[in-house]
Amino acid sequence: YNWTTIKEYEDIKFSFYEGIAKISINRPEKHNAFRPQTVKELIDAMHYCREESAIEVIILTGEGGKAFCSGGDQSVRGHGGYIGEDHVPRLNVLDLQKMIRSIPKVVIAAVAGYAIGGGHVLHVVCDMTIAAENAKFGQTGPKVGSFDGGFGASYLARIVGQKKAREIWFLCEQYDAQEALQMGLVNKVVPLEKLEEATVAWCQKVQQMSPLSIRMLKSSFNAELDGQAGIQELAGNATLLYYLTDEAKEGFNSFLEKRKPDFSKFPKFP
Ligand code: 1HA
Repeated sequence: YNWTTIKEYEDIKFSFYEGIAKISINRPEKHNAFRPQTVKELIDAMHYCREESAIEVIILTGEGGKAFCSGGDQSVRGHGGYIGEDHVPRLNVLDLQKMIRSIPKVVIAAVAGYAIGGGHVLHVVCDMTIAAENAKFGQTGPKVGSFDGGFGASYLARIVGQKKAREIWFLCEQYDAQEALQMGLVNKVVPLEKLEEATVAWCQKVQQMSPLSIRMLKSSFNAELDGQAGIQELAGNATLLYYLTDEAKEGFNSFLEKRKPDFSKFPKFP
């Protein structure tokens, strides 16, 4: 694939090919652990993906073939969070999780090697996951003095069930690609050398679909789980669709023309 660079960053790669954006964590020497700078760049790229209409689907992955992401960089962990050059402790990956969840485009995680700790949660919040045969999944929080009680707990439990989610967090074991497939944690397993090809193929399938339909579905899946924030997303899409109707246009046109609105001519469905 002829990936062209969208924007240069320090810790990630961000490239484009035929409507597909690929965001790739590029710290292979640390198994793609993220520091605050990494997350800041991921957030920036995700924001770009939201705004750019030429981007239809998004792949989240890691460089090097040995790790998707090993979570927060433990070497910069300090008092109250992960500490960057500004000396401020942050847990900014939580903002990234919310962005992945609410962006109205499908995000597919392509996992080769380790998806561990906060890196595991990143694939969990993606819409779908394709795993290479060498993938290893797991949480480490209770071992290293952390936990993710947000999407990392409750959404994980929605995916694999309460018993399995508790096992994953309480025992901190690693699961291979086949085990992950069995528990519904990933959608598909492919040989490592086929990972990109298989992921792009799924992107292209999604690209054939009605974008509004996909957008409504993503926010519908979220709405059931995300409480008022989930309903807000789904309702926002309903407003978007309503704004496309002549009925809604009569509302603001009548206001601008300083006359009473006439909604009588619009169809009333059973
Ligand atoms: O829980 C949260 C959060 C919760 C709420 C809100 C925000 C959160 C943000 C983050 C997190 C977390 O991510 S907590 C969990 C943090 N991650 C981990 O505990 C995983 C640590 N890594 C490992 O357990 C292992 O490296 C591994 C199972 C993934 C792979 O083991 P392996 O194959 O034996 O490789 P290893 O030699 O350990 O790693 C290769 C190099 O990468 C090592 O560096 P070197 O000794 O060669 O200099 C290793 O230190 C480095 N590395 C790997 N993972 C990390 C790391 N360095 C820093 N941070 C890492 N996470």
